[in-house]
Parts: sequence; C-alpha cells; structure tokens
Amino acid sequence: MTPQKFLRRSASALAVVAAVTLGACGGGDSAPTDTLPAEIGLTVTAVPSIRWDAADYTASAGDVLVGLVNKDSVRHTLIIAKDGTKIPDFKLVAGKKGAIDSGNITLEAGTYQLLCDVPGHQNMKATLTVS
Ligand SMILES: [Cu+2]
Repeated sequence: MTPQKFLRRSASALAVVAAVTLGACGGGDSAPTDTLPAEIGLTVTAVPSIRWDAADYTASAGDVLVGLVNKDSVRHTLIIAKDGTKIPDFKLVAGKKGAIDSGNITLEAGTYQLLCDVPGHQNMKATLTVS
C-alpha cells in the first residue's frame, strides 16, 4: 500500500480520533498514533530525540505488516537491512509528528537492522530478530 492510499483511507478515522483526543487533553499537538492496521506484525516508533523506542524488536517470519509511528518532531524513515545490506523496495516514511506509515515485507528468520536513512540519523539503529 502506498503512503498516499493509506493516508486517504485513514483520514476519516484520524479525524474522529483527533476530535476525541483534543477533547480529552484540552488541545495542543495530539495527533493520533494508534491508527495502524490491526494486523500489524511489527511497530517501530521514532521518539525524541532522533531515536527508536527500543533497541531490540521481534517479529514472526513470513509476511510481516510493518508500521512506523513518528512521535518525534522531525521526519523519519524505516529501512530494514540484513548483514549491512538494505532490503530493496521497502521504505516507510513518516514526515512529521503524528504521521504513520505501514507496508508489507517478507522476512525469513534471522537478525536484521532497523535504520532511518535521513541524514544525521545514524544513531537510529535497532536490532530486529525474526523467528
Ligand atoms: Cu530518523
């Protein structure tokens, strides 16, 4: 699914969640981040400042629906690499705080690296163990 399609489909849901959230906390920047598809197999969250929310993640081998959530204030991407080589044709992009993206990837059992390829974000490295 392309980010564009995902955003269009999620627009109405986002509006509802935003309204509820705004009511609960009195406004401010409270973009929803919990609207990823229910079948998500791996969620990776970017948090301030310029880091992932964990050092180690796990997923089940096979087709994995991966979600990227951005709770930081700058743009982040999610790249998956194995043995230092980026897996081609897979990249999630969450351009600003509150943005989410998701996409499918087929992963065999093994150890992978989760990376962000935005310049200056080399510290965004985590380990993904697929079993
Ligand atoms: Cu980043």
